Amino acid sequence: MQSRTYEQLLKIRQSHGCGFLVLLDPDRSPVKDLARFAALCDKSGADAFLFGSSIMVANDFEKSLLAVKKAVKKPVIIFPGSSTMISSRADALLFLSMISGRNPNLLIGEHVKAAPAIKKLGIEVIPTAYMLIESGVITSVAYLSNTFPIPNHKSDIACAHALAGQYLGMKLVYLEAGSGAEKPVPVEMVKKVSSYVEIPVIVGGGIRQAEHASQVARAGASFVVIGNALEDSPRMVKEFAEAIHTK
Ligand code: 1GP
Repeated sequence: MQSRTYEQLLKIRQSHGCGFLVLLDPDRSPVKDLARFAALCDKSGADAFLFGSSIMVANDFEKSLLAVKKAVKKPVIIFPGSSTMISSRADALLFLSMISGRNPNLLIGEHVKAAPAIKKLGIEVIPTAYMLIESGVITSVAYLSNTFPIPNHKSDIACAHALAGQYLGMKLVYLEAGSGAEKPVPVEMVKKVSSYVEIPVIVGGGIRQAEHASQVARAGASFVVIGNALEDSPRMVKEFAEAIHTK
């Protein structure tokens, strides 16, 4: 099984200490605007892109992905909201298991539906232990997944889940407060989980300030994901890059 993009992510972490991932939501912006925004991030310090949406209602997934791929040089990784978000245009796909919840569809059901198409298209998959952390508001991901998030003051529970993900063979842990979260994943939890597992930890959801992103990176996160904050102020890309890159 190919792992070129995963290897690239590991190199990014090695050279920058912590990598800066930008979330591109194809459902939120017209294709041209999304491609223009991606190009700006590509030039201004983003290390890779996560491309996906909890739900697609407005735009065409494939068309947006193609436009983004043409506009950037850095890897574009599908961050799927369902088994229909698959494309050979991307560099890889996060094969997400929502291990914080007990919804069998998100632990194995969607995966079974997607697997034959992934094989046929020859897409690199990165098995990812996806963990939803309580965030103050009911985010799209919490509502649509029909799962309870992990309480944000229970780092021990988060650690046990992340380690179980590692033992199941996952290559990444994703601590997710949800896009637009009121309360991001606590820095203390990032610290504990990152030091408890051996696989890289991605942290995202509700990070709006560069200073806060820097704290998350310094707490041991391997990658920090920024979405909403950059959609609102695209000029902050450089500032976030400097804050997240710890070396
Ligand atoms: C969502 O973690 C990402 O999966 C990004 O969240 O849009 O709140 O930055 P924001």
